[in-house]
Amino acid sequence: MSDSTTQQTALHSLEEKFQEKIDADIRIEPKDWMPEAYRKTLIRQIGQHAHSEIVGMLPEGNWITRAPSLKRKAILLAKVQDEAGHGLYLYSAAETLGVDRDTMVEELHSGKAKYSSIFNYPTISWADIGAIGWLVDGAAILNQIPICRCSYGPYARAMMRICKEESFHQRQGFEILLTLSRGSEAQRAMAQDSINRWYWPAVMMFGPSDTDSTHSAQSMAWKIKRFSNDELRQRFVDMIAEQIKVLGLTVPDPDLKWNEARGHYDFGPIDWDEFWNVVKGNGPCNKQRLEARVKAWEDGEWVRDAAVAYAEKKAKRKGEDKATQAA
Ligand code: BYC
Repeated sequence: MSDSTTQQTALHSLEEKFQEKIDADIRIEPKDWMPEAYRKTLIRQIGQHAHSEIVGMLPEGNWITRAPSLKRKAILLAKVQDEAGHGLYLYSAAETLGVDRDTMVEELHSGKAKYSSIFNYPTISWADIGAIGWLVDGAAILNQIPICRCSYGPYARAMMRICKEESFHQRQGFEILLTLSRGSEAQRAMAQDSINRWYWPAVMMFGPSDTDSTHSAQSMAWKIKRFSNDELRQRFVDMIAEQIKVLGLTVPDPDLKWNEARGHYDFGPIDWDEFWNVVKGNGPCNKQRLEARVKAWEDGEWVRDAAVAYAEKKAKRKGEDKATQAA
């Protein structure tokens, strides 16, 4: 047997063992052998997920100074801070796969790495903070709960903590909308307008339909994804269709209708042109979001430089102390 045939046989056997572990629901940990394509898929998805958390702070951060009361301000501040934390857990999980954080950040800033389409829409009223919590975090929870059972250990563990915080986020969003829906006519109208603008972008968050999803089949075989984009989207529509009744408001879909035979709500067509337009960088706020992230990175340069200088100084002192002790 030639060297290359021996290598191929060895690789094949490693791949088989890897898939057997996946099929038996045994978690893959950072030091375990994994196919290069599995590693790359995870770096892509976890990196994009982390970027979404960080960029996701911007639309909500826009209302911290204008929250209608001290209580609302404190809650919103805590929520936005939670999103920063989620980004950090996720960057750390991606780093266990051998990519460094600077590379991921650079890819976000250059537009090479994606982040969730939803954060390219503007927050023009206070009700948008309610709609983000209820619809966007609601969609995020449905997508993220299955990731708690993802085959890659560090991602699954990060997700468990994130999901606990997301469920608080969703409730606070719903509570904002509930308060507005029970308020004056103007407040009800503000809540309705916000739901009209955020509903379809939230439905799109789950990604392209299954027939157009390039990564789903392989990601499901590797148990990175446990459900398809369309399955999760259907769950979301079913959940929202019931919860909107409590608000006494409506979602902007005339085709939304309970289908007894399917045991699910039917819903109207999705504007995929809008989705891809936003994903490709042409949404209402794409430019503004990236500019804000690049500015934050540049403004923070002195902090990173100071931290490196301090670490070097500390290491040097430690070295000098050791040399003195040895003398
Ligand atoms: N936006 O083959 P597909 C949050 C891309 S943060 C933009 O189905 P996959 C929150 C996709 O990347 C919520 N791009 O891909 C934070 C791929 O392009 P590339 C973020 C999208 O990966 C702060 C192409 O379309 N959650 O909740 O199998 C405040 C084909 O798609 C989108 C996560 O990131 C999109 N919506 O499935 C409040 C969850 N959808 O990469 C709230 C983790 C698809 O080949 N991620 N694309 O260039 C996932 O579960 C999966 O990556 C997705 C997509 C379901 C999103």
